[in-house]
Amino acid sequence: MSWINPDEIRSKFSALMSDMYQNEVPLYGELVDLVKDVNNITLIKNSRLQHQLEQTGELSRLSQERHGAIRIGKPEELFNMRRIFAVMGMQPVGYYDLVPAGVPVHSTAFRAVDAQSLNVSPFRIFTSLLRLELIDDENLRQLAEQTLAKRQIFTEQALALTEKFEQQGGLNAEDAERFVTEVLETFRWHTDAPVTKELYQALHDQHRLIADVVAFKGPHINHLTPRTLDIDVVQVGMHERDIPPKAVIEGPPRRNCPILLRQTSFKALQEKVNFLNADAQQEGSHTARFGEIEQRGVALTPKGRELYDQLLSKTRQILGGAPTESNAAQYMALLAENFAAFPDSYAELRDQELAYFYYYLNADAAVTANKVWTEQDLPQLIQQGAVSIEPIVYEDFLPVSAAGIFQSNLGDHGQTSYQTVSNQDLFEQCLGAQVLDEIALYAETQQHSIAKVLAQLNTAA
Ligand code: OOG
Ligand code: NI
Repeated sequence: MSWINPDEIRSKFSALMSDMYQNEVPLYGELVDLVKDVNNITLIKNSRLQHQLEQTGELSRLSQERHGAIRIGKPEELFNMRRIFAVMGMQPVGYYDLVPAGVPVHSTAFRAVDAQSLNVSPFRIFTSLLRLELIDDENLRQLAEQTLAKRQIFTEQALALTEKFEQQGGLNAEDAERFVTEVLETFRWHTDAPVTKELYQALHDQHRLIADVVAFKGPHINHLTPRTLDIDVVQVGMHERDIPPKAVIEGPPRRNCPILLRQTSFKALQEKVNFLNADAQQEGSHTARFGEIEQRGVALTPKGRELYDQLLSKTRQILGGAPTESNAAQYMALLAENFAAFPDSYAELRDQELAYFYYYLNADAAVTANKVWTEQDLPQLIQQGAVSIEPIVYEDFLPVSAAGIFQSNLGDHGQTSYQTVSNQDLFEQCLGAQVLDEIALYAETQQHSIAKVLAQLNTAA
């Protein structure tokens, strides 16, 4: 029996999801067009970047680079999500606590983990679990729980095929085909809400995000995100094409050597909703769905990440909090000023062990025989031009940025402060598994490529 490769299932699923979302949110389709135009021009202007993307295998996946996000309501939903994503070769990576930023969720990102699978399809889903225990109104919390208890967000077929995958160890072509169309149903937008307008309003008044989860039949995909090679140009282009961007670009400032992740989005759209009513349906609206773009840079080591966090929080301290529409320009200027302290060449980032890299033995490298090459020789080999490096792209998310993306489509009243500590154990209990440590994954990838180069050198010698 031959099973379909999970990478292929994921690739198919992400293409379907993209089509569905462009249909549901036409403005997202326009954003995708803009990103394509900007990427083409950037590659023509920057042959170094073109070479880098060819070398690391990312060029072919550039236009399909996407992530999406969902918010789910109960532990059992998270548990089944994990099983379903596993069929597509996606594992939960990282734990993100958004509560300190005033958003009552904790999250993980489901994604492929090895470089080759990521090159086939980089699609990931940022998945947040609502923390109902943070609703302080006892009565409302119970109503929310009862509403969620009644819903089933997966089709019977989707669950049955997932079970089949678990039992057989794979799906055949026909089952895989059915699997992706069944799973897509879970992420669809529903105009008919299973709650009254009053309950929606009460949930909304607690936190818009609570209404977004509890008042709907399922976890509609709330945004998709293509990858851009020049986020600042896209941000300007959004203004020109009447795609209203959020005020600031989240993450680090513009640099020669991009680090981590920069993100911006267009503001969520107001959409029509039919609420339950005693005799008929009652019309209303909800604002949740938007489009986002991301520009990714090199993954940082724990030392690099510490420096990043420190410079970011220093910037926000000087500003007096998270940036808003009114101080956006000041924030971006302050950010650039403070990040001048972050080395901005790949050589320095490598030498100071701030970031992770792939190592390549150059084809024309002239190496000395009669020597056993070790990791200690790498700086010298790089200097001689025998070995070169390319950045390992950061594949994960940033909690402060994620909170900024959440807030920008929740409106300025989305800010609430909670007295709760982060709870990875609880999250993992609901998930039914432990999340993978993203730092370990990057370190492993780097180590793997170093080992390969050393092996090549030592057999050549
Ligand atoms: C998720 C927001 C986080 C990102 O790219 O950081 C996110 C959400 O709004 O549900 O997608
Ligand atoms: Ni996002």
